[in-house]
This record gives sequence, C-alpha cells and structure tokens, in this order.
Amino acid sequence: MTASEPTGPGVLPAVELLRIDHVGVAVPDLDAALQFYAETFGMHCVHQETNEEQGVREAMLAVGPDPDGPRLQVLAPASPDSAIAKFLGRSGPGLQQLAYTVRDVEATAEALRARGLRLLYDTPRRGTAGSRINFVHPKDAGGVLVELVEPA
Ligand code: V0V
Repeated sequence: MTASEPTGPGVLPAVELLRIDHVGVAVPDLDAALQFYAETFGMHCVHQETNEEQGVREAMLAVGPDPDGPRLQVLAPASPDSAIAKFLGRSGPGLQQLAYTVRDVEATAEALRARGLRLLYDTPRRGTAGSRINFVHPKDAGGVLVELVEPA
C-alpha cells in the first residue's frame, strides 16, 4: 500500500489477475481430442484427471516451450448431467471457458462480488491438480464463463 492508493468506505477492493491460466474447450471424446491436438498442432498432454464433482474427464496440454505458460484444457463429460454435457448439447464442441491464475481465489471472488458479479460458488471448489477454483457467471462477464484458479 502506498500513500497515493485510495482507501476507505466506498473504495472497491482490487481485482488481481496474474496471467491467463488456461482456455477450456469442450469435446465429446477426450482420447480422440488428444490425438487430434497431438497430430495437428503437436501439443502434448502434461496432466490428466477425472474430476467427479465437476463431472469431467480433463487434460491439460502445453502450448509451446514454456512449461509454466498458459495451457489448453480439454474437457469431456464424465456424466450425462454435467456442465460439459449440457454445453455440448446446447452449443456443440468449442470454447467453454477462460481461466485466470489468481493468488487468492477467495479475495478475488469477493472483489468481483463487490462489483456486482455473480460467482457460481459461495466457497472455492477443487480444480485441476488440487487447485482451488470458482467461476463468474457468463452472463455477468460478457458471455464468457470466467474461471479463477488458485494453484495448489
Ligand atoms: C452457459 N452459457 C454460457 C456457458 N454456459 N455462455 C458462455 N459460456 C458458457 N460456458 C449461457 C447459456 O447459453 C445461457 O444463455 C445462459 O448462459 C444460462 O444458461 P443455463 O441453461 O443456466 O446454463 P447451464 O445450466 O448450462 O449452466 C451454465 C453454468 C454451468 C455456467 C452455470 O456451466 C456451470 O456451473 N459451470 C461451471 C462449472 C463448469 O463449467 N465445470 C466444467 C469445467 P441464454 O441462452 O440464456 O442466452 S471443470 C474445470 O474447469 C476444472 C475442473 C478446472 O479448470 O480445474
């Protein structure tokens, strides 16, 4: 905090995004998609897991040589009533979400709530590789499902 930063009642807490964490695409078949991205773009899988709570089979693909750079997250439905299954049924395969890395998911969610945005969860849930995640409703973020990711 510096002397020039505003403080006091009515001043909104800052929203601190560190970088783009990943972009998520919905696909009907994870294995077929991994083969497509490997053969077409030379992208390789650096992490894969099933998240039962979110109802997804997902894989993280590295893009370029930077091991810590933004990733492509490939999301396939693990259950017919999941968010990804619903997205595929409505829109077909394609971009489903944009995720930002944050230092503190609760503080960032609170700062966005203070700006009138709806967060999907009251408290963070478990995301990829033990991260803590929350989402901004797409209708409050210009039609984009925005994910906040606090890495483990
Ligand atoms: C729905 N809408 C979207 C959207 N999904 N717009 C942009 N991007 C999306 N992904 C629009 C939809 O077209 C409707 O617009 C409106 O929002 C409300 O639709 P709805 O029928 O209420 O939509 P639902 O029931 O499909 O729910 C949408 C939400 C749901 C976003 C609430 O998908 C959700 O809970 N998502 C968060 C969880 C998630 O996505 N998990 C999978 C990834 P109109 O027709 O009214 O104009 S898991 C993950 O990312 C992990 C594990 C990780 O990264 O670590």
